[in-house]
Amino acid sequence: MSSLKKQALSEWTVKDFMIPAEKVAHVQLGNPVEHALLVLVESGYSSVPVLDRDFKYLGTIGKTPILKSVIGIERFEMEKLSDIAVEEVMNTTLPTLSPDTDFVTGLKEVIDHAFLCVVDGEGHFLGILTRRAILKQVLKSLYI
Ligand code: 2BA
Repeated sequence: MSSLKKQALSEWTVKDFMIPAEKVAHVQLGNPVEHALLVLVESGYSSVPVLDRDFKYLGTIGKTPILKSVIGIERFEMEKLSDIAVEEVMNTTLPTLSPDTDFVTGLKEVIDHAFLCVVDGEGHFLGILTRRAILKQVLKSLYI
């Protein structure tokens, strides 16, 4: 990639590509994983953010960890889904991004994660940066 193209990419920040919070499916803390699984299946996504009542980002929750939490000896014990809380299964280890994070940092982060949550200085959820949005921009930049 030419230095001109690299320069063009480095001028973008995460907020230029972010899917805004109001368009992102999410799960609220305090819900049972049964509800989270419903949100995941209905939205079609494999994993979505977990937020508290004040819309602060807490982690993400995915189909696979939920199903793992109800694996019994010979079957899925689906009746347990209503007894397990979202906080018992959610992933709290993912990095977050600021809206002003530069494009290249965002690009590096989506190598390992399908999406990352974007938060403000107080931890309020602003949206997500997806691998798709980043790849679309990289492709566009190749043809500048
Ligand atoms: P996945 O759910 O594993 O989806 C992988 C890719 O499959 C998505 O990549 C997208 O290209 C496609 N896809 C899956 N479900 C879709 C749907 N209902 N509508 C349209 N396309 C769909 P990305 O777009 O890069 O998204 C990466 C990850 O970000 C997704 O992984 C999902 O975990 C999360 N995500 C994306 N958009 C979301 C939204 N509006 N609400 C909540 N989570 C979202």
